Amino acid sequence: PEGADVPQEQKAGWASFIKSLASMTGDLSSMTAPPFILSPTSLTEFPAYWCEHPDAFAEISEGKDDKERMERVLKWFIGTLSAQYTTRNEKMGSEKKPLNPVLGELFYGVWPDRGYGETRLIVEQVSHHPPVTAYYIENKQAGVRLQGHSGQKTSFSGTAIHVKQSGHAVLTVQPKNGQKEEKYLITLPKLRIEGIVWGSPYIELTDTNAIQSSTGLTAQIDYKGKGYFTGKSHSFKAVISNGSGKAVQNYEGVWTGKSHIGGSKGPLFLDTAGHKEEVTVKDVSEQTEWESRKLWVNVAKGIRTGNYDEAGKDKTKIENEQRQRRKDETANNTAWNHLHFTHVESDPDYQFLSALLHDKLTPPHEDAYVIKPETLNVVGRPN
Ligand code: CLR
Repeated sequence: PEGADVPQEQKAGWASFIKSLASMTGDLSSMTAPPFILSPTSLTEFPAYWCEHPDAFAEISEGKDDKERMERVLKWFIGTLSAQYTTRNEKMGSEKKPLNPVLGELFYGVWPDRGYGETRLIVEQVSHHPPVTAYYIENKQAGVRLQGHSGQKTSFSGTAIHVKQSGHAVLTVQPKNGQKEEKYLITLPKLRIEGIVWGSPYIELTDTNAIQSSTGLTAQIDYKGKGYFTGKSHSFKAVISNGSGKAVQNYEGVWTGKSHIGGSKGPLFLDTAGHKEEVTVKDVSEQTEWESRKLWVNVAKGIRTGNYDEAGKDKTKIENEQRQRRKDETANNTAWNHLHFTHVESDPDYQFLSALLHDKLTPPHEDAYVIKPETLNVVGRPN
């Protein structure tokens, strides 16, 4: 029945939240939701999901030719999906509403060297309204780096929340065999958040996304839920095609488990059920004021311990402080400066790579946030 998974005393709150979804204008992040659905984690932490298989990320550059490297990119990409889209269900029982980052919020992490080099993560919230998160992930030794930004447009259909992801990522690979540097444009799939009426939301991926390589190879991934390709949820089919659009290899399976090369009975491509390595983050006591876990420490504690008044108070304090900053900036005619990224109106990589795609992307231009190389070793914003 409706609201079955909602705590008794929050049923009314959940019902009015669902009602308010109907009039939502595309940005769900700032909407008030009942406590049981709140997550103590900020969206600035989410880019870490790109690298919970740091070995698969590093091994891309060891592919012997462009085809093998594209296959490794696809393997790494499919391998990130269960972390990106099912972690909250696994850890907290359902999808939750993440903390809405403040402008300038930072998140740093590292995956230690386990024989393939150290991987570093730098995240900065580069816009609050609408929310945009920029990230940079690099394994120098392996010669792979990922730069991207992410935003969301949300709408409600009555039973599901539809999320269109904005932004893109560009993966740069320096092949170990000395071949020319390659770039891969990664577009992002659409999400449908189901299970809303019961109060136990979960994500299903829909539609399609693409990975376009500078070598001309393209990977297209199609997503379907239960009852389409297989009887299973979280199904996908992928195809790698060459520059003239001819399919060179097919893959199919589920992104939460096994997938196979060729068809469902072909050799194993990937089993994502294996181990994931979470990002290593400094203890809160060693973080600076703008680092996510330090910034939200009291709000997160309130949410974790069920002390929602405490959480609410601290959240209001943070939001008021932000409002004051924006007012001061307007009054002083100054602008907020990003610490780690430079905004470019048109990303040359996007423009070049999206033009190689057979199914042309609209628009043909997109902005980007480019890492400032000189800040790679800076940790924290000077106060
Ligand atoms: C952010 C970018 C990551 C992948 C990802 C996973 C989950 C998404 C999140 C993105 C954006 C915000 C999101 C979230 C799931 C729920 C949440 C859409 C795309 C919305 C804002 C909250 C919905 C509230 C219900 C749970 C009630 O790489």
